[in-house]
Amino acid sequence: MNPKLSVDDLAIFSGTPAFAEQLHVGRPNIGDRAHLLGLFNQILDTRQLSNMGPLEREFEQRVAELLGVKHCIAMCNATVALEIAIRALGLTGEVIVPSFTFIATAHALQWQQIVPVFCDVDPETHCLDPRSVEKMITPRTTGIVGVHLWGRACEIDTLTEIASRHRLKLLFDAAHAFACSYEGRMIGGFGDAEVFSFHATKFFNTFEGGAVSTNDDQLAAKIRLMKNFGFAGYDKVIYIGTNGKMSEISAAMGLTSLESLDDFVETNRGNYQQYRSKLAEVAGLRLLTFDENEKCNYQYIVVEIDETKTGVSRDELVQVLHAENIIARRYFYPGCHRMEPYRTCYPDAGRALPLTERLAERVLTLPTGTAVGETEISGICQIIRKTIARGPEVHERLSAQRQNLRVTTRK
Ligand code: T4K
Repeated sequence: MNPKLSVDDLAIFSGTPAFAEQLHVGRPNIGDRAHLLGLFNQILDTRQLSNMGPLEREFEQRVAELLGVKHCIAMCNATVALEIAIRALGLTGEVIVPSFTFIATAHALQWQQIVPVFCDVDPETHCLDPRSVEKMITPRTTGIVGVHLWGRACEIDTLTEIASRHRLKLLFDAAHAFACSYEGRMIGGFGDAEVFSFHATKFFNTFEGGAVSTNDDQLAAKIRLMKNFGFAGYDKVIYIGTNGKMSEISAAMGLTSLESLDDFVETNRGNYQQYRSKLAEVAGLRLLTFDENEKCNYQYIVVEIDETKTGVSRDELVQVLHAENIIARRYFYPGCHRMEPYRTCYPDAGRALPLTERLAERVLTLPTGTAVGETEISGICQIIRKTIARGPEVHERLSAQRQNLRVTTRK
């Protein structure tokens, strides 16, 4: 990559894009291909393609061992896993949930006519603020769904205490937190249940996939039935259920990915450390850090931009990066409460969520994983540093571009 010596070298103005091919957040990590293809052949040979086949069962057992939990129930994705866990826990009425999360967390509730009551987050951790949670509990509240955002655990102890004092169910959306720990214990065994995502964009993927983990035998049994339409034997249905099963092909990917899990984490950790050293001391930019005393998967490189110090807004920086083929993402802008149907149903929710609103305007995530290396990260950081060093000038030129565009469109 040619260094960007001046603002003119930025592709958004007149320079050449830094990268010929796009760099993405969420490019899948792929384990041992030969092993994976071997398992595919095995699936084809046995003709067991789905419905709790041997690979799905082996995958569940391996994940349960890794997490130190009694039960892992593999699913077709985390959204359905959340829906099933919510139903199996008997949640109704209102459930407290952060708005600063992927839309699936809220949808899994609303889909079942449960009101997601959006709660503010702690600006340091980006996770549910337990003090705000407590204030939102009403007689209609039946549960709390905490999200371990970016793989960093919620304040689990405090949330557990609040849930037990108010007799509420506690579910964790651990979509980002596979292979992470909280106070030395693997995430997966907290609350009533936890839900993981193994989507292609996660550092550990099964193409599409997810899982519910729990230490509660009865709950696990119910979830197992619910993921298979509620069947409790041939011709016998005992609950309303759905189709949440993981296919054998996904389980094969999961088993292969498990073998490379440590390598994926190590690559992410190296990338994170490189970003950390290269973005240290950039005024107005805060890189979210991970607790080195805990197990982390380091799958998201998250930065916050304080426009009052950088002179350039988060959205302008994203525009600059996209022009260079660095596809930074504004996860989780604009917050669930500003998306439909919540925006229309709860138009005033934003007023109760000042910290969420602020974060949604400041956060962006950068490419990492096995698809990027030292050269790419160096280039990304150089562009970010250059843009912020000349923040006011970049801002002015982008404002002028927007103004010109407006005039041209009006003509
Ligand atoms: N709870 C939380 C907190 C979550 O973050 C999520 C999902 C869920 C629950 C629900 O989990 P699942 O039901 O999905 O298991 C992505 C993912 O689709 C979603 O799984 C994830 N969170 C969310 C944070 O990100 P998009 O809309 O950003 O995906 P997309 O298609 O823009 O992909 C991101 C980038 O990854 C692309 O720019 C290109 C690259 N990519 C993607 C795919 C799918 C590839 O290179 N190859 C691929 O196969 O939502």
